[in-house]
Amino acid sequence: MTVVNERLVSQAILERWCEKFTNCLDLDVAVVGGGPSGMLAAWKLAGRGYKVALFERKLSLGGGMWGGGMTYNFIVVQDAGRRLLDELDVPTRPYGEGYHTADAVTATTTLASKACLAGTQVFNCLSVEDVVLREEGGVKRVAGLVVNSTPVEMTGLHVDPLVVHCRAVIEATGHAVEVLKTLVRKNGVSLNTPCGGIAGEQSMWADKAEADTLENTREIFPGIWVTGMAANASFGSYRMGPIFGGMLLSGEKVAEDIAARLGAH
Ligand code: 48H
Repeated sequence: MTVVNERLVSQAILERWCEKFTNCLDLDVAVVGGGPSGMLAAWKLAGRGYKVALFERKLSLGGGMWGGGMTYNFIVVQDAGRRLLDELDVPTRPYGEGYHTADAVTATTTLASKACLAGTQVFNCLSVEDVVLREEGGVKRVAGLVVNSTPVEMTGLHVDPLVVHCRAVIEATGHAVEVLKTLVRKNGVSLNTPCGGIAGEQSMWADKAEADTLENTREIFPGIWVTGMAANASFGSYRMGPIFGGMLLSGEKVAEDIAARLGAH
């Protein structure tokens, strides 16, 4: 039997990770947040051949989809959302007129797997702490991300971050809208929202929220697009509880918008 070479194991991990990160220093698309909307967008864009990396603070992808509603681990989608679950080969069961349920763990793990297998470079346990700004012809735009290790963030250690450049950022950090909040707080820039800033999320109104999620999925500042709950929180729309069709459709829409902007690669 071969003796396990601990040194080789360490070297393999270090070399592979550094190779992966180095290859992601210049991206087409950087996705912040591995919830349903971010993963869906990454899956679609990587599947079209764009160079995509996804940065997720936690160890696991999935965001708020694992626990269904109140830890009862089923999600609900309407007909439009079911189309995407069908495409992902996630089994669904009809429930009532126009509704479908899916096992939350199956939906989460399948979407994560499809995003990875399509070519998304996933960096879990890395947190995005800032953006890169550039100015061209008097117009500022987001041109990349500033990332740090989550344990560094959690412990508050004074360790400087690393930087990746990209052509498009997807803000998919959910209710917290973290990346946009940092952009506005540090730079005082005006967003493409009616109030010019982050309007903030309103209370439960699922029907309106589901429709608004798609409407609010857009480029909110040059170089940065909002998707999922972050889109509704940015534009002052409502929450919708554990119905996930809007999140998936928003991920699809942001992928289409960005592909249209970036064009052939
Ligand atoms: C790296 C980060 C950072 C950071 C956050 O919350 P999510 O699941 O996001 P969405 O928008 O795809 O889905 C929202 C949905 O889960 C939900 O909460 C719904 C439908 N709520 C309705 C209601 O009424 O409550 O995922 C966001 C992900 C998480 O995994 C975070 O850990 C991650 O983003 N994240 N990753 N750097 N700075 N901030």
